[in-house]
Amino acid sequence: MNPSLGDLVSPDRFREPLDVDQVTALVARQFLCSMLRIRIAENRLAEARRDGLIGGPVHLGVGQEAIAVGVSASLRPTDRIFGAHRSHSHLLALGSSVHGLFAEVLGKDTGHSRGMGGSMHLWDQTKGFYGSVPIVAGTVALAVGAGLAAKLQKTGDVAVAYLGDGAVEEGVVHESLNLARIQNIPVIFVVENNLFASHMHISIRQPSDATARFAVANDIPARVIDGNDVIAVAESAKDAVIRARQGGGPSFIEAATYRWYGHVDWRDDIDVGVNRSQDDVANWKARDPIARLRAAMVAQGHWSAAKDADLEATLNREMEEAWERAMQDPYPAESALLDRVYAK
Ligand SMILES: Cc1ncc(C[n+]2csc(CCOP(=O)(O)OP(=O)(O)O)c2C)c(N)n1
Ligand SMILES: [Mg+2]
Repeated sequence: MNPSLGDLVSPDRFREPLDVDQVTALVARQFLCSMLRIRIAENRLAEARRDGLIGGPVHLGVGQEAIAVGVSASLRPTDRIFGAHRSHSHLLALGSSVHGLFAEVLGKDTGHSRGMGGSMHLWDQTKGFYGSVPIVAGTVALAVGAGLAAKLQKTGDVAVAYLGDGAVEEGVVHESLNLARIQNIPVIFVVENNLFASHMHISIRQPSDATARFAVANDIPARVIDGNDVIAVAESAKDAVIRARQGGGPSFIEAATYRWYGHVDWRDDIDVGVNRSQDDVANWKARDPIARLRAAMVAQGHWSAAKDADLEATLNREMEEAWERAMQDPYPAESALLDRVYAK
């Protein structure tokens, strides 16, 4: 396999409309709606954080929406999905409530973790989201364990571990890959390779920018794809999920992408670290996963500026309502502090 991401990380490539011929107009619309919903929600969080309304840090994945949306298209609520510190998209793409996310980030009792966790401890088991934690790579082995449980229970469910290119540098990921392969566990490793771990570019951390070489080393089928192409992501995820459900074991998807905001909160981070200039950010914005899908749908005659305006207005309304409600919601009672610390 090619040990480099090659053209996939060239910021002036992959700007053209997507090839949407293989999905129905309805599916394309669902993808667009889901990506836009995540983007508007995250931009709302960025603003609120900047305005001092949110107490804890928020790690935003604006620009990376196609990955979670493409992967989630093949998942069902009984699957077991794990994220990390940048997981708003992983949660929302499963259809989880925006209000639950906003309330959680605001520390309210109505939040997905009853206001005890904030942006980096999300959880919604009704949708299959088993949790996110700030410990980089901390959930990868949990996903492998959840996949093993599904295998033993013979449910046909799969586990998904979303992780970053930085997380792949943690030893537990390599142990997890090995165990998943040797036990033939139904787990899909989805690496969102956005080229950065905090402020460090991958070129000063790794001899190659492709993390899929670790899948190859563990004899796990891997695909390296454009993470800003929701159709390509959905297709790769579908193959991996079908394989896992049928007893074919683990798969690895490396999706090349880029985050528009800096590492944390609303800033650009063009003045810290290396290899992140204003030009890079602007060039990657021209590879916008939403704009590329939208352009393809318009070219097919299934979408228009008017429909777009309607959708944005509807989503904006949904966000404002969710935000206002979350702002009014109560904080958890002090007596509830230990309720979720120990198993009953
Ligand atoms: C075990 C551990 N080490 C370090 C950190 C600090 N930290 C938080 S996010 C991050 C970078 C992670 O990069 P990556 O996995 O590529 O995810 P991204 O932020 O790019 O989405 C680091 C080093 C941490 N939270 N946990
Ligand atoms: Mg990264």
